[in-house]
Amino acid sequence: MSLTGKWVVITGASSGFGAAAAAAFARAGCHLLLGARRTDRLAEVAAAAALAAGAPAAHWHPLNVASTPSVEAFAAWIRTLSPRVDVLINNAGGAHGLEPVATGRDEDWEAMVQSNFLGLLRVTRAMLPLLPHHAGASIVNVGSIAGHTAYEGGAAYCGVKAGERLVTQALRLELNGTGIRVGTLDPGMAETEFSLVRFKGDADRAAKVYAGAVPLTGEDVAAAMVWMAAQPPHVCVDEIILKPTDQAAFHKVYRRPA
Ligand code: 8X3
Repeated sequence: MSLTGKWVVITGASSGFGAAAAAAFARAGCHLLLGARRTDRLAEVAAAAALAAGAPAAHWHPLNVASTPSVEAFAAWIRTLSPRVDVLINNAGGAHGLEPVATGRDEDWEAMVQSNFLGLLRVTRAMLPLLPHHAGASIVNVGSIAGHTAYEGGAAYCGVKAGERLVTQALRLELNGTGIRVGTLDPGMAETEFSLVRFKGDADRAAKVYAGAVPLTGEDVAAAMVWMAAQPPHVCVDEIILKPTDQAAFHKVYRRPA
């Protein structure tokens, strides 16, 4: 299905998968409605995406998915631009810390629940009235392989990503009969700011995550998002797991010698 002229909402669009998605959907001819907390970076992403598309197709607005008033203001702003949203990319989120439960910090856990889990629910609730029925609309939720397999230090992150999968499945049931598609896209190791955020700016530690391996890029993940949304209206991609070839499992990564 052609995505030309479709209205696409992307949360967490200031960096990583979200910024790559902005460029990819712009190239597909979409109108972008971008949200994130970091508005300076968001403005840059919007300008770059519009340039890539060769048209001023990117709109942006501040969005903190951890705040219901912020999500409602974002939805109200969208209504001033378009009566409908064709594609919702629930991308905002991330990991904070890699401590075991014994030494985990409330602020990290709360941030992960707020952005990855409650944020997705809030944004989806606010966007559902804008998603047209029986018109090939799509919701793509960004999950993780962490939602499939637990790892040490990942209790909260794995928990919220497992929760995201079940929210997606519940929505799939609730939306049955509306024609609105919903699916989860679950990447493995991808080189974005993910590890830098997880390790609170420790660039050496973040670099070690990817050392010797070839990780996914934001562009790889964005291409899968576009593919999911571009399926014909009768096709729903329920779930994708996307991993680097070098990553057979979370704990099994092939690393070339330095
Ligand atoms: C990020 C992938 O495997 O580091 O969602 O949890 S992982």
